[in-house]
Amino acid sequence: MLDNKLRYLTIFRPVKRRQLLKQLLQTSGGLIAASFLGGCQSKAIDPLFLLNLLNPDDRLPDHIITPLSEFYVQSYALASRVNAETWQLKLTGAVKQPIALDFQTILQAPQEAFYLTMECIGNPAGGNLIGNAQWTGTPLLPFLQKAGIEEGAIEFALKGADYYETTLPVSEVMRPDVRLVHQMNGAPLTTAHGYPVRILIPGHFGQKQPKWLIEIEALTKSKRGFWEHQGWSNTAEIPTHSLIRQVQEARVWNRHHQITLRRDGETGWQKGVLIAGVALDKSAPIQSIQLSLDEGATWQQTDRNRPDSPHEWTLWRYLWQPKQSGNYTLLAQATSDQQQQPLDDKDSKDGSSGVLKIQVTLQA
Ligand SMILES: Nc1nc2c(c(=O)[nH]1)N[C@H]1C(S)=C(S)[C@@H](COP(=O)(O)O)O[C@H]1N2
Ligand SMILES: [Mo]
Repeated sequence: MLDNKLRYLTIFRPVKRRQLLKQLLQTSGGLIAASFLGGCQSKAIDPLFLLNLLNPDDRLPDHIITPLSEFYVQSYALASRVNAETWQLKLTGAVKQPIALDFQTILQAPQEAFYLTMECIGNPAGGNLIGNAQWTGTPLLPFLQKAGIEEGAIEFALKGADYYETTLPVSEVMRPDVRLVHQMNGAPLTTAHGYPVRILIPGHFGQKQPKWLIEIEALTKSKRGFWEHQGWSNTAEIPTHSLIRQVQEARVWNRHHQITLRRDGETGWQKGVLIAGVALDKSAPIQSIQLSLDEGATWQQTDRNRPDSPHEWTLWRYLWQPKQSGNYTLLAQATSDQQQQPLDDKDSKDGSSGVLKIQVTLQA
């Protein structure tokens, strides 16, 4: 079911080749563009968790940024190569005064830098189609006000140079925290991520964040976008959910992930097992992330950071001190002001909100 969505997925990660192939096989059954095998280097611990996490006294950082080399790319077709000098963003449709913005206008408008976690609605529980970045851009609202939205307008169609299209209600797009973004982690957007300008609409999955944005059309009739037309959620709101990302040194890749840990040695389970992950909601702060080591029979409170914005992932960790060897099933459940994550583990076209079950074997 997810194959179509993942078809053009490219993952850039500095990992060992064999590990990489394993990840690719685990990521989806679909075709994956793996044109990046050259230049891989090895790294024992995933750079997502560079802290000395085995020391529970270390404070969790406020932000963990996904390096560009690791940030997933999801494009339904080839990336569009857009010339910033000739680029225009047109505000059209049910507006009083259609306008066209050029790149200089975007750069000269008031700038805001903010953190936002991007996740694909097709990200299977535990999958890698998620990344956190600091973005820079300017609010869209003043431009919409300048164009003047007609009374009858109910939705906006947001269009990319690759003919990608998605729609959202007028009230969602006219929020002050919707921005026209031209930088990611302090550098101009790369071609893959939408150079020169993309739009970011917080609280929604990636499909509502068109890259290579060239037109915003006010509509008087509702319409479905590219992915929405194929059955993916039309609202695409991010549900309250958590992801286990790391168990000791192992990066968790998907729901079938199994981890075996030795008893002895530097990373042996006798010294404690680090479990870490992220949690996200559409608009409310995450209140807690609970971890179960016995498939839901009992729950432990994890340590977490407190991002200023609910649109940036909350980072959590737990240092497990196992008493005996054996097989364990790990679950992480997030609770926000609005919702408690359900305990099922289904992926769906509304996005995966279920908990991820990770099997861990502690060797005798
Ligand atoms: N123009 C355009 N914008 C797009 C897409 C696309 O195919 N074309 N894919 C969307 C999807 S499905 C996702 S998940 C995000 C991913 O953003 P990223 O590639 O920068 O990570 O971009 C969205 N914006
Ligand atoms: Mo997506």
